[in-house]
Amino acid sequence: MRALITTALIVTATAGLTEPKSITADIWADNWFAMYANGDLIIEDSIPITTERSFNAETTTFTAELPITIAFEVRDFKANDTGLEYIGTSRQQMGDGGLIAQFLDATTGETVAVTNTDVRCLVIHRAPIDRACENESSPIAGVGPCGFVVTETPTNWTTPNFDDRKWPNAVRHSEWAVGPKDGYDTISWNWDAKLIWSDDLVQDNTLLCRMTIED
Ligand SMILES: [Ca+2]
Ligand SMILES: [Ca+2]
Repeated sequence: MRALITTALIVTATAGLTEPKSITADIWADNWFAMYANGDLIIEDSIPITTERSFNAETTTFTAELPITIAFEVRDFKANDTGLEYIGTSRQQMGDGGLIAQFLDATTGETVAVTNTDVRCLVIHRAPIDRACENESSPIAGVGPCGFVVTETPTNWTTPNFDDRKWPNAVRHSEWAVGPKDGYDTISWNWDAKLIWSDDLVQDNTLLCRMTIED
C-alpha cells in the first residue's frame, strides 16, 4: 500500500513539467564562437581565435528544457580595433565572418532547429568604419578611416527572457560569399541550415545572435 501511494505522488509531481531535451549541435564559425543554452555556457570554440586560419566545426550534445534559447557570441578575427588582420604585411585585410549551426534531437536524429534569417543578431564591434583603412600604410585604430564602433553587450543577453525583438534579423550569405573553410565539409548540413551574419560580412566583426529551439 505504501509503495502505491509513493508512485501516485511521483506521477503527480512530474505532470506538467517540461522534460529536458537532449540536443546535438553542429556549429561552424569564422573565426570563433561561444554558445549558450537557456543562459548556460555550453561550448566555446576549441581553437583560439588567435590561431591563424582557426577554421573548424564543433559538435556537442547538451540537455536543456524546451523551448531552448540559444545564444551565440561570434567573432571574426581582428588584430586590434582597426578590424584588420595581417597588419603591416602584404596580406593586410579586413577579413570576414560567417556562422552556421544545426540542432538535432540527440535521440531521434531529427533536425529541430537551424540558423536562418529568423535568427536575430546584434553587432557589437564594427571596424573599420571606412574600407579605405585596409590600404593605410600605418593603420591606427580610431584614426581616420580606421575608426571603430563598439556597442555595449546587453545585460543577460543569453537568457530566455531577454527581449531581442529590436535586434535585426540575421542575413543569409552564400557559400561563395563566406567561403567556408576547414571543418565545414565534415558536417552533413541540413538543407535548411544557412550561413548567416549581419548584412556586412567584412566590417561587422563581433555579433551576438539569438534563436529558439521550439517545443
Ligand atoms: Ca575571418
Ligand atoms: Ca572583419
